[in-house]
Amino acid sequence: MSDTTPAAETAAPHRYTAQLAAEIESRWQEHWDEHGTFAAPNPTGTLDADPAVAAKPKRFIMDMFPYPSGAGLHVGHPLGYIATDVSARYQRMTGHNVLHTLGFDAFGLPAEQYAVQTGTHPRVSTEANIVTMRAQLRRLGLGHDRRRSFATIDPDYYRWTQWIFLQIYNSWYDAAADRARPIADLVAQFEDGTRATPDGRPWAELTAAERSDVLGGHRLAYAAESPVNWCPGLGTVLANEEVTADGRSERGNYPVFKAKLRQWMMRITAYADRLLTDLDALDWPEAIKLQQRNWIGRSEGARVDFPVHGTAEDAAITVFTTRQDTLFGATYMVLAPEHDLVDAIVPAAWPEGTREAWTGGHATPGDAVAAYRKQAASKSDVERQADAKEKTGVFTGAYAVNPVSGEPVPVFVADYVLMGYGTGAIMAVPAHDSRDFAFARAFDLPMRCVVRPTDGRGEDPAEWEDAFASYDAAIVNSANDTVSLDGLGVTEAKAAITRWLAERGIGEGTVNYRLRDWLFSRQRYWGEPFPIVYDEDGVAHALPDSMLPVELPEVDDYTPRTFDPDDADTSPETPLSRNAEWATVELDLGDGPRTYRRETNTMPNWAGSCWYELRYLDPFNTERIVDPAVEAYWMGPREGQPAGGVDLYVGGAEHAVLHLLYARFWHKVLFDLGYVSSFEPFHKLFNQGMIQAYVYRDARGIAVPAAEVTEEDGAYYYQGEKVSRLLGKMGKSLKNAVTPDEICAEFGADTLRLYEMAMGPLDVSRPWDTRAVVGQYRLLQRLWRNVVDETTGEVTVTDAEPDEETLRALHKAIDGVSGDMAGLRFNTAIAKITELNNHLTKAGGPVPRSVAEQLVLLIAPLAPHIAEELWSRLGHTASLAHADFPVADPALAQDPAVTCVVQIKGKVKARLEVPPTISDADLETLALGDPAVTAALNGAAVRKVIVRAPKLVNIVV
Ligand code: ANZ
Repeated sequence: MSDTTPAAETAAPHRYTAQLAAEIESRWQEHWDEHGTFAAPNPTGTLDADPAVAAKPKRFIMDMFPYPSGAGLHVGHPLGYIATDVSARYQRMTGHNVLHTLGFDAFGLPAEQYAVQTGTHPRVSTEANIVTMRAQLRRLGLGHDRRRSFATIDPDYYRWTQWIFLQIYNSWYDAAADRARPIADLVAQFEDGTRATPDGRPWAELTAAERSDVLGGHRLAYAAESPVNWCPGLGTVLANEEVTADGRSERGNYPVFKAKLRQWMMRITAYADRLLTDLDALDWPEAIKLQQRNWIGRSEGARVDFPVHGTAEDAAITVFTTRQDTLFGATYMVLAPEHDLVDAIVPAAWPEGTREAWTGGHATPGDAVAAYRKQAASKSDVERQADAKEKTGVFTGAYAVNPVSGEPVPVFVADYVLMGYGTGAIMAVPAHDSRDFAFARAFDLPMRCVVRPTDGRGEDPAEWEDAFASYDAAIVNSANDTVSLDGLGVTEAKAAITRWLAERGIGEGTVNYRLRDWLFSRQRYWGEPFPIVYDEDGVAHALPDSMLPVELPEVDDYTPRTFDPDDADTSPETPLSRNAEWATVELDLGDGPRTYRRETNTMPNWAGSCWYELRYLDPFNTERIVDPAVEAYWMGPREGQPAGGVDLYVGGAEHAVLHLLYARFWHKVLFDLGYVSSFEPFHKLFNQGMIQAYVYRDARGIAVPAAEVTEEDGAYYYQGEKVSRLLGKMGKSLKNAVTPDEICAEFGADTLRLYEMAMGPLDVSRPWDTRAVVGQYRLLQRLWRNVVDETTGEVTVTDAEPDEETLRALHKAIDGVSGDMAGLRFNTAIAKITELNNHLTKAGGPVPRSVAEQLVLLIAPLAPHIAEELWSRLGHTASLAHADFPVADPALAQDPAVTCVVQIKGKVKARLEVPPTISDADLETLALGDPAVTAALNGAAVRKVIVRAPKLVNIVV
C-alpha cells in the first residue's frame, strides 16, 4: 500500500485517503441529515404530506430489522442493509418516492438475561445498545428516513401492538365468508338465534362465564388449556416454531417437555388455506415458499369413526387418514398417549386371552397405560416419530369395530402417534404403512393385504419384509354387502369409500393441516403486556383502547423461578405476577369500579415484528394504526403485485417460517377487518447470503484470534503453534469478528460498501477477506484521480466531447449497470463501473466532463459519499440523491458489428456482419447458411470448418 504512506500523502495532498474519506463521509452524512435528503413524503397526514406524491411511483424497501445486541455489529450484519440502501438510492434516482428506514426489534431474551445477571433494567441496556448501533449504521451512510424509525419497546409503538391483539381477540373466523369478522357479529347471531349455542340454551340464559367460554371457542386469540412446549430451563413455554428438530429450545438448547398449561393462543389455523394459496401471489424464493408450504402441511384425507366395544353407545374413536381406500385393511388402532378417550375406554381388567406381550407386564390396562404415558412424556415429538426400528406401545384392553369389515380391532396407545396431528388417533394398516408394519410385527398383530402388490411379491403380508405402500395399484380384498372397492384404483377407491362413509354419517372427506395454533404467551418480563384483565370469576375482559398502552411495570426480580431444567413437573411463575400492586387493579370497564387481576404473561418477541412495516408508513398517527390512504399508496395492490405489500424485503433465510408466517397472519386479519388494502405484507422477498469468516483452532480445538494468525506455505500459525483453518460463522465467540468501524477507519465507508457488494452475488454466502478490501479502495482512488488533481485539488475534467470509443464504453456501462441495479446484481454492476473507470485511466489526459458526471452518478448508489463530493466539486449545488440516473443510448450501448470473412479453399466467398460476441458454433451455422456460401459450395461435401469467431470461417471441402 505504498500510495497511502505518509510520504506519498505529502507528495499528493489531495489524494483520496482514509483520512479524506472520513472527512468527506462525515460531512455528507451531516448534510443529508440536515437537509432531510431521505425523508419520503406521504401523500396525506403527517410527515410533510404532499398530495402530489400520490401520482409519483413509489418503492417501499425494507430490511428485517435488527435486535440491538450488546455485542454491536460485525461486518456480516450490514450486508443486507447496504444492499437495500444501494437499491433504494438507485430507485430514488429513477424517479421513485422511496420509503427506506430501519427500526429495532428490541424486546427479547438477551437483554432480560443480562438483567438477571447484572440487575440492569432491560430498557436501559437495550436503549444503550440502540444508541451504539445507530451510530455504527449511520457511519455506513445508509439513507434512512430517520423520522420513521422506532423500536418495538417504545410505548407509542407497543400501544398499537396491544391494539392489534385486541382486534384479533375481538374477532372470529367466519368459515362461510372465509374471513375474520368482529366478535360482535357472532354475539348478534347467538342473540337472535340464527346460530345455536353449544348446548341449545338461549344466549340470554348463559352466565357471563359461560358466554365467555363459548366465545373463546371462536375468538382468533383465546386462552386455552392445551399441551404446550414447556421449557423449564428458560422458565417459559415456547411456540412449535421455537423448538428444534431434536426437541430442545432453539435458544439455549434446553430440553422441552409437553405440559398442559393455560396459555394464550392465536388461531392461525383458521388461515391455513389462505396462507398456503396466497403464496402464489408472492415474488419469494421458491425454497422459502416450500418451507412455508411444508410447515402448513396440507393433507387431503378423511375422518372415520370406529365405534368402541363394551363402552357407552356413543363412544367412538375418530381417526384421520390419507388412505381411506385401505380401510378394509385396518386391523388395529392406535391412540396418542395423551388422547382424551384413553381413560374412557380402558377397562378395569385385561380381556380374557390378552397376550402377555401386549400388557407391558402390568396387572391392569390402567397401570400399563399410566406407566406408558409417563415414559412417552419424557420424549420429544421428533424422538417419538423417528423411524426407530423399535416401536413401543401398550394395549388399552379395549376393542373398536372396523366399520367396513365389522371385525373387532384392538386399540393400543403408542407414541408414534402424536396428539398434535389429525385427531391424535389412527387406524393402522400394517400391510400398507411401514410404521404400522413394524409395530404389527413387534406385537404380532394381524395384517391384511388390500392393495395388490405390483412388485412381484404375493398377497400374504406374513411373507413380506416391509409394507407395500404404493398409490399406483388396484384395491383387493375390500368388499362387504353394500360396498366393493375391488379392482378400483386408489383415487377412485378413496372417492367411493368416502361417499359410503358420508352416507352413513360415520366419516367424511377432510383436509388436515400440520399447522397448529400459535402459542402466544410467555412467562417473561421483557415483552408486551397483554391488554387483558380477569374479574373475580376468572372471566377475561379486554381493556378499551383508551387504557392503552398497558405499560410494563417495574419489578425487582427478572429471574424465572429457579427450576430444575430437566424436570418437566416444575411450573411457570411470571415476573409480572411478582409486582402485586400492578397485577391487581381497580378499573371501571363500564359497570362501575371493580377489582381485576391483570394478565401477567407477556407476548412473545415475535409480536413486535408482526406489523412493523405498517408503522413505518405512518409512525406518528395517534388516531389509527395507519391512515388508509397512506397504506394504499405504499402497500396497496397494483399491477404485477396483486396482493400488494412491501416492494423489497431483504433478510436472512432463517426466518422462513417463524416471523414471515406470523406477520402474514396478522396482516390478513387486519385486511379482513378493513384496516389495510393489501392482503400480504411482503411482495418481494430476497434472502441475502451470509458473510462467513475463517475460524482458526489450536490443537485443543479452541478458537484463537484470527487477526493474529500468520500463514506460511499454506499452513497457519498462532504464536508459533500450528492451527487449523475452517470457514464458519463470524462472531465474537469464534474470535474472528471484524467490525465495520475498523474497516471504516482504515478505508472509509464507501470502500466497505463497495467491498461487501462486490464479494459475490447477493444471495450467496461469501468468506470475508480483509486483505481484499484494498481492491475497492484502489478503485475509488482511481475514480478520484480521474476527476481531481491529487497535487492541486483542482477538478481536471475537460469540456471537450468524448471520443467514440469512450462514448461506447460509457453507454455500455450505463446499460449494464442499470440492469444490474434493478436486478440486485451489485457485484457485476461494480465490475462494469470498474471497467469504465479503467478505460478512462488508460485513455490518459483529462476526462470529458459529461463522462465524469455520468460515471459519478453510476457509482452513487454504491459509494454515495465520494460520489456526492465529486458531484459537488463538478459544480452541482444540490445532492445527487435525487438526480436522474444515467440512461443508455441503445445505439451506443450495443457493440458495433464486426466483419467476418468466409473462405472456401482459401478464397474469400462472403463477408458477414456479426456481433463481436458471437460464439464459434453460431458463426459456423450462420456461415454455412449464407446464400453466397451455399452457391459457392455447389453441393460439395464439407470436410472441415475452421472457425475463429468473430472474424474468420474457413471451409475445407
Ligand atoms: C391409514 C393409512 C394407511 C395411513 C396407509 C397411511 C398409509 P400425512 O400425509 O402426513 O397427512 N397419521 C394420522 N394422524 C397421525 C398422528 N396423529 N400421528 C402419527 N401418524 C398419524 O399423514 C397422514 C397419515 O399419517 C394418516 O393416514 C395416518 O396413517 C397417519 F397405507 O391412515 B394413515
